[in-house]
Formats: sequence, structure tokens, C-alpha cells
Amino acid sequence: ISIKPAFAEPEDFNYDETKVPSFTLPDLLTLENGDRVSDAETWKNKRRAEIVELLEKHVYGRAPTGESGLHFGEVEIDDNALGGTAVRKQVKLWFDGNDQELVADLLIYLPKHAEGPVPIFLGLNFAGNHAVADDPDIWLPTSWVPDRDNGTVEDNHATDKGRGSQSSRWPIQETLSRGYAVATIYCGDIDPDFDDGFQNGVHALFDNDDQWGTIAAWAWGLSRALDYFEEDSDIDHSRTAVLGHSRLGKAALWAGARDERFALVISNESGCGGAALSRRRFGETVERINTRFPHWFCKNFHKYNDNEDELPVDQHMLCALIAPRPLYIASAEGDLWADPRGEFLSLQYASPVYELLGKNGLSNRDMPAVNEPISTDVAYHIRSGKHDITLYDWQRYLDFADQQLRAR
Ligand code: GTR
Repeated sequence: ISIKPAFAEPEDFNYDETKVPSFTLPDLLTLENGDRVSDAETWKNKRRAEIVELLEKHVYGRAPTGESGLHFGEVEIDDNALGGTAVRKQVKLWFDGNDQELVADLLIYLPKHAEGPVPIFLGLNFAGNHAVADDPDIWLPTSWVPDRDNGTVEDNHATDKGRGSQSSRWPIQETLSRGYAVATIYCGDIDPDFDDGFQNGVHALFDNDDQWGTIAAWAWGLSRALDYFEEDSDIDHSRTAVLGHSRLGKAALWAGARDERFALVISNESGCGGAALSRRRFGETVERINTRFPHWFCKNFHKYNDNEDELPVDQHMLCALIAPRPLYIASAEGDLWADPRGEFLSLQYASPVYELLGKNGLSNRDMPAVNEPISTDVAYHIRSGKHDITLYDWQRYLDFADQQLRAR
């Protein structure tokens, strides 16, 4: 039975479970020398590093590991934001490198009457910080923004018309009322989302032959926000949840995998190159993503176009790098392009690593029904509706954060 996607998805891709090819995944718990990983120490000291290296080399590219060139510029604080319910901070993150400078605006909302440092949700946004809330004082981005033909962008520059246009994706009041802060950066401040041969955005600041793609640059930017949180005593940086939707979910996963300071990682419909297993070739494929978005991954990833079985990794290995930290993977019923089952299976196949590290995974669980979230030390849901991040999704993430971050 061919399930027709609920909204316009590219044709000529497979949306039929019976047509998923059979495949063998690379073994998570076998070292490259063939030895079995049977204890936590061998995972932490050897296998984890092997998998990071494989994902850098074959999928995302290698981000610079030396000095980030980050310093903090202007900080704006409003103690009476969002109708008096929040404290707003805006921070200029300046980056230096190669005699060039780049600036990214970090926007933070804190609950107004917090007692002590608060845990925080951090994610990149698609359209500019001003789009996440109806707040006239949010700085407009000055970097390139994509024009989605909705009248909010002029000559690839953000305008006031875009204020609050993405607010349904950012339930800030709800999150603050649950005792969490929320922080975001416009992804294009770190690296504009178009192909220019890895020259623009933060790529320009580093001499780096390892072709870190845009997803890796965004993930690197998320870590720089965490660098700031470490300096801000209003924020409990040890309880930072990193989240992202779709392409920004791919970035959140890679950030969480690379940077073990992130305490909780959330992937909302990240799909191909995110949580979904590449070998299933269900919905978006490696070839299609590399053709449509040649700048997202490293050059090596293109070798696996229509050649997924040769990949020395698959995305369950990305999920496993997050262990033993809590990980939430979410899908939507109407988002077949992102392969909901492939996203669930990645989490399931990563579960033996959680179990090796003394946590509970989802090894013996079936994929749950729509709108019936399941959680152990990892969590999964498939929501009804289309490709999006909604209040329903955030409420589940807040519940999971209460369970995993607050209970500590
Ligand atoms: C699609 C892309 C997906 C996903 C999505 C998004 O065009 O094929 O991988 O990233 O964009 O970011 O909304």
C-alpha cells in the first residue's frame, strides 16, 4: 500500500513501507579492529571517538576545534518584556578570524521571578529572532534571510513585517511559566542557508580544508551560545536542552553529539541526515538532499548518493553519541518525507548504548501510535498533523525535561 503524503511532497520517492530495501546497519558496538564493545569504558574511551570521526569524515565535515574567536559584545536587558512576564536579554556574539568579523544575535527570555539560575531551551530559528515573538524590541537580523514570498522580506533583508511570524513555533510564555528560559539565534547569522562553496558565514573565518557543511556550522554556533550561558549566572548552563526542527533538528542532533555539555537533546522531525536511517531510502534520500542542499553536508557525503549501503555509518550512530544523556526524537504523521519509522528505528537501534551505560532505552518497544508518546531515558512521539513544531511538541519536551533535568 502506497501511503500518499498529506501535503505536497516530491513525487518519485518511496513512501511505501513494503518497498524499503533490506539492509545491514554498521554495528554500533564493534570497534574498527573487530573487537566487541562490552563495557562502558570501552564505549567512552574508544568507540565513541571512532564514531565521531566517521560522522565528521563522511557526513557533516569537521568543525574547527581551536579558538572559536568568540567574544561578547553589547548586552541589552529588559526586565519588563512580554507584557511584564519575562526578562529579555539580547547579546551580540562577535567572532573574529582571518581578519574578518561576524556577528550573531543571541535572544534570551527568562522567567521573571526566577529563584536562582534556570534551565534553558536553546534552538536556532529559520527567519530571524524577531520572528519568534511579537516583541517590537527584538533586534532585526542584518544578515541575509531567505525570501519565502510571504511579504516579510525585502531584498533578502528582514523587515518589521516578519515580527512574530514564527511565534507558533516558539511557545515562549508556556516555557517560561514552566520555569525554563528560552534562547535562540537566527541560523543565517551563523551561516546563510545557500550554497556558495563553504565561503560565507562563519566558514569565512577559518582556514579549514575539512569542508564542514552548513549543518556542522550551525551545530558549532549552538555550542557558542552555550559558551555564553557558562558566563551568565541567571542561566543554569549544566541544564541546557538543545532542540531544533527539521534542518535545524539535524543541527541540534549534531551539536548534542559533538558537545557533551548539552544535557538534553531534542530532534523535531529532523529526517534525512538527522534522526532518520539513510539506508531505508524512505522519503528524502541522500542523493536528493545532497542535490537540493549541496552545502549542508561535507563533500564525502555525496559519494553515498544512491549508494547508501557503502556508508560506514548510519544515523542510529548519531543518536548513540548522545547517550547516556536524555534524547527525544519526534516525528509527525503527515511528514513522510522525514521518514517517521526511520526516525523511531534510529532511536531504537541506538538503545543498546544507553543500556550499556546504565540507562533505559527503547530496545524492545514497538513504534507507538499517533499522539501516544513513550519515554524511558529516551523518548519518542509521532504527532498527528504536518511537518512543523507545535505547542503539542513543546509540551512533550517540557514534560521530558521535567522528568530528566529537574529530577536531578
Ligand atoms: C526540506 C528538506 C528536509 C528538511 C526541510 C526543512 O526541504 O528536504 O531535509 O530539512 O526542508 O528544514 O524544513
